[in-house]
Amino acid sequence: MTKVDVKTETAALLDKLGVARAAWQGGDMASFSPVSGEEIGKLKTVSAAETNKAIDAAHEAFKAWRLVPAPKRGELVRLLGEELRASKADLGRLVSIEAGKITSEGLGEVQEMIDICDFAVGLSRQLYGLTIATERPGHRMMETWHPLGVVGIISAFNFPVAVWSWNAALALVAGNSIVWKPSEKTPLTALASQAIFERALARFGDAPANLSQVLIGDRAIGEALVDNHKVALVSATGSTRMGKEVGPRLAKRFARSILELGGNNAGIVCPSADLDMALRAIAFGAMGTAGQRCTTLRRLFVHDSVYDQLVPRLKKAYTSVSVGNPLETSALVGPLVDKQAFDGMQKAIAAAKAEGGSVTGGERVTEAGKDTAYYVKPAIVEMPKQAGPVLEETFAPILYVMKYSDFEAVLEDHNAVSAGLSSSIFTLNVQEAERFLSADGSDCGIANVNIGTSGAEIGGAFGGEKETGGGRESGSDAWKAYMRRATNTVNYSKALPLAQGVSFDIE
Ligand code: UN1
Repeated sequence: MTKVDVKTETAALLDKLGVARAAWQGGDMASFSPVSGEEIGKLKTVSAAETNKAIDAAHEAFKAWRLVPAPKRGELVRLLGEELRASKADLGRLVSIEAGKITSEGLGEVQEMIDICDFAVGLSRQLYGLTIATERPGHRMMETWHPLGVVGIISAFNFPVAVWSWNAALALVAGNSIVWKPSEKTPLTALASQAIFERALARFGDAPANLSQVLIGDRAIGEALVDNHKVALVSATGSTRMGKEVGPRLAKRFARSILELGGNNAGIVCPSADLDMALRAIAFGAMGTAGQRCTTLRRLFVHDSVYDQLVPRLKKAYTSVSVGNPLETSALVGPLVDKQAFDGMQKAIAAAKAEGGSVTGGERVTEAGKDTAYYVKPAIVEMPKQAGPVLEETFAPILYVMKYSDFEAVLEDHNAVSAGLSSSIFTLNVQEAERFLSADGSDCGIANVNIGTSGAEIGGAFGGEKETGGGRESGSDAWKAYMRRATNTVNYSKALPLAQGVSFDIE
């Protein structure tokens, strides 16, 4: 691994992206690069009281923005997409520096932002309501979708900017204002995204002030977003532990929530699987992003008839994969985000061994004399059965592999975890594939055939069931969560017939 001067490069990128130095120098919250473990910024933070003020301002912005026609709102998002295209290389690089993603994944993350902007621009002319048959003559019944209010966004370090954009692009075309609390681990990429947004705003011209704000700081900001009644919807991405705090607090004031929490995603490799294809999909799904996607493949069930053909090849891929500096294009696996992630990984590996697991990889890869970054060999752990740490999400590159012989039993094991985000089956057998996608197949929000668990496109609704939280973001009709539905009945007759045949004649 070569030493890169991430500090100097970060400063140059932030300057180029238009982030004022005062926002990230001399403040009280440090940001570190997982690439080297160095501090790369000291950001100014805001308090809960300032958050509440920002929410008041956002609410004022909402009151004006909701009156702007949706296709015009879409124009702002179109400009945001253009600005993101212009800044793709720089923002992608900053994502790699601050989140530790390999170069192509840092760029891919920005591409995901561009894609959702395109999607939302089209959507801005398609916020359709239904016209519904009414039982009363001379009446018309229909649905109208209205802007909702202030949308609070709480995002995680692993998709530090894409998840904001999924929410922001939809919320803006829906006529809402936004207040964003980014992860404390990745605040610089958030400032950069805001600077990019502000360029789009300047080109747009007459949007209300405070339409989209980013608030840097600790959980006090998140708590204010969750508890402030002016925030109509909170979209939160993070751990199930976080969701268990956020969900009930929002429910207490009947606010809306979109929760995208933990995943413990599995794949099943059936006897007929194309093993070359499965191998590549498993490798990317399990080792990509150093195992730090919510969609990372964490459990693999392999039919005993193909186990000895597939698993030794997988182990070889694990041993030979290039782990290293994500800023160099040769690395496929970058660093873990921090020491806490490393410790969690080691703890899970020890627990797996205690359950009879046989481990390949998992050890730390260090540069001589340098112990502030946490690079690890991804671990593949052959387990005698699904037990102990296999049942939980550990946010690190550990793939638990188990043998199966019976399809019904493996479907049960597949669904026997508390999370329900993503899932895959590798098979050329149409009965198995369709069964996996059916009502008594995978119980996840995402179920795939012959592709991995991660790397979803923005066009589909994204989210999962059970302890994943149940929310949906991104494509399909996820926009409906960002709008208020009104059912309207109009009487254009000269009579007043009541529904259900009720009569109520006064006089
Ligand atoms: C996440 O890890 O929070 O499907 C989101 C994927 C990405 C999004 C992951 N498009 O892996």
